[in-house]
Amino acid sequence: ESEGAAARRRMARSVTPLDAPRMMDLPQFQGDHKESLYWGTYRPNVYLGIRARTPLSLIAGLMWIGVKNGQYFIRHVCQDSDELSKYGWADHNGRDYGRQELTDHGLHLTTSFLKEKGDGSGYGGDWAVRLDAKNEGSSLSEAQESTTHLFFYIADEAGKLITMGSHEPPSRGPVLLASGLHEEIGDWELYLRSEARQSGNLNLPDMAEDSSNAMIYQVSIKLPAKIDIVFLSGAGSKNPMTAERVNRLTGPMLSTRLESKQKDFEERYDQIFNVNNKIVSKELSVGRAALSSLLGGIGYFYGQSKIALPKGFSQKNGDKYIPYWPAALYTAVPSRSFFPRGFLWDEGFHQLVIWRWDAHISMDIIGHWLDLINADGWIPREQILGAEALSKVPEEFVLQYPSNGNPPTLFLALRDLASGIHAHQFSDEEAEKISTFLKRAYVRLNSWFQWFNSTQSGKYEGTFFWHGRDSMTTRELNPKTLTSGLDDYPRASHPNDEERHVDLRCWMLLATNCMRSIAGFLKMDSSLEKDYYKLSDQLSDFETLNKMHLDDKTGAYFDFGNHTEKVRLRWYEDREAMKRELLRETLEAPQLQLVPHVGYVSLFPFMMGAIPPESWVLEKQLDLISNTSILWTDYGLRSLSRTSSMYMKRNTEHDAPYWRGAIWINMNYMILSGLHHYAHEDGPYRVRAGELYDELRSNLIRNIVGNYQETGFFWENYDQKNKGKGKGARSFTGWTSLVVLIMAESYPSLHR
Ligand code: 6A9
Repeated sequence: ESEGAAARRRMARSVTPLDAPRMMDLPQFQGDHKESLYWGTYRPNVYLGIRARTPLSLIAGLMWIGVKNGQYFIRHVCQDSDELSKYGWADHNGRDYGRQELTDHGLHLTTSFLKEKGDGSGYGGDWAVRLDAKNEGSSLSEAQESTTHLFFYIADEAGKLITMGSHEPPSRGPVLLASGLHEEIGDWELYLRSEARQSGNLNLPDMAEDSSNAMIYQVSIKLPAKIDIVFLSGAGSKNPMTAERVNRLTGPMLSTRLESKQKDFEERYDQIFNVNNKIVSKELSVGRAALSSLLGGIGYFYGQSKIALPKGFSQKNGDKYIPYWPAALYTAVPSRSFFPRGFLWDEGFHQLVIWRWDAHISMDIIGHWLDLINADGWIPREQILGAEALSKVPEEFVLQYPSNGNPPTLFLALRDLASGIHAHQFSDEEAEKISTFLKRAYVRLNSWFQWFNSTQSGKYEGTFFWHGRDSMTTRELNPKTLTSGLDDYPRASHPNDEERHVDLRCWMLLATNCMRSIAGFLKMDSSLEKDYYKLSDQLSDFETLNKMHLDDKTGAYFDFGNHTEKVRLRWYEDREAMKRELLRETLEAPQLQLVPHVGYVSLFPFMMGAIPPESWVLEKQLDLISNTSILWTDYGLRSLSRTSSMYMKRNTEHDAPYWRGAIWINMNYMILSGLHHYAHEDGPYRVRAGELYDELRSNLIRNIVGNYQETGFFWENYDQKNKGKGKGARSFTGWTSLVVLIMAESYPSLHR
């Protein structure tokens, strides 16, 4: 076989699904389960967007005209440049109810969503949207005098015709806006009911009749106004139940149902997170908003990832990628405005929250991810599926590389699910489904694990490093490690294959232990299971860990690699080309050594509970954590020590420091889990761990809540100086929502 032929075979393999039964074919994901999750607010990228979990769905959404400084703007896709002072779900149960608050300059909008399967409904049931528009503030302003324009649209991705309803302006009763036929749900109808007669003013766009698969309805209102929109499936105006169903989902009856859903939601929140005696009441609603934003940010995507071809290869048409197989992804997103799509390692953190709320949703999400494994055991890190997702991504970020990993954080949630069964935390019915799920997942998880174990291994057995760092770059102060999730966190200055990364070693430990406990719990006894037992013992060995990664002096865990501290970025002048370039200079030859940067990576063994409670190393780790010149701030722990040579350093001219100082909530949650663990283990450092735990926990809560109340948003990370101010993506409703678990003091068990 020629080299070229071998490369082509590998490429074809990288876009071939793993040959194993699909997770989503499990009976537990069919029938009622599937139908109950058919409709939802699954278009998190728009302010209000509804679709079904099916590749070619009807899609509905809201737009409006916003007024800023006398200028008019159309609002639709979540965009920070719209400068809404607030938007996000205050309540959302991930299934059939949500309430979102939006403030757009003078306009305050509440959008509520409710779904139910009524008498006579078709597949997936009916849903209602209530739009409650008010003037923000009490004074009678111009905005209140003038007219506000809302637009509600519905479109069919399958391209089926949509028939317009009445042209009449709405009277008191409901008006039929549109109707159509969809393969999965049968006849459908969309109605509008406006409460105050004088406020309704319906204008239909001037479209050629009977020729469109998309319709937009304009409603011009005077504030305050309330508008209800109802979607009926399996409908038909001649159906005697129709009037009754519309009535139930609009007006006073809708108000009653929304109130009772809100009450149920709050009760369930209290029951699951049991926070009442743990936090003050103003924090309670922020916790609910964090959970709701995460659940309301769950989307459904369908499409094909673009997989990069090796250097020098291209398709006949010139494309530098091949498409993955067409696939669906049901996933929570890190941020509705910035990153409204799936990210592999973010998802593991999302699921820590979500499984506690609804284990069925969580398994459905994890199942979708596991079905994206290819024949090599690889899962693409960033999922850009479909045109809507693609529209948000700059070209250079689109391609996925089949040699790139990302932390296998799904194991965090899987470990909880497995040990939850053990601890009889679930109902019998749930426990049974989780077992079936884990049983089927085992093959896929094994292949995922083997992908890491074979492609990311280091020189010595039991060592690992994130492969694919750029060893040739002259532009980066420290070559990035996007694969690790910690992007620009400093690693060895000169990447080579002598490297070993302590964070990856710890992720492998987590994965191994998780595989071991699933195997044990499924009572498996093959040679594969024995391998996991062996590997888990090997990776848990404290001596080996220390030999590979411990710095005796500081008690910090470090990466190992070809490294020098003496690098800098310097401007180079090139007269001929008349350009200046910022290039890296190495002022001292690198050598193999521990990479002396204290930060999140130094604490990974601590996060995983891999340090024996009586070890002196534990004391040192507590020192690093609590030292204000190193990691401790009043707002949470810094990603990188203030004393590091890379602290707050730009990586290139255009790359501001990212994981080089700022406070990130996923890692703080993990460290808090470690503190909580050691606060409950017998040993000389128990009390100290407990004190630090209490302090760190209250710092995090205070700062996240304070920022939320001040700005209306959860943030991507928080400034370690500058009063802990939110930074990066605004409206980051991904792992920052772990604040829910921090409030509830819900952590994984770190016992093996
Ligand atoms: C850039 C720009 C409109 C970076 O939360 C998602 C990821 C994390 O997985 C990762 O650990 N974020 C963290 O370091 C955001 C990544 C966004 C990459 C795409 C496109 C679009 O701007």
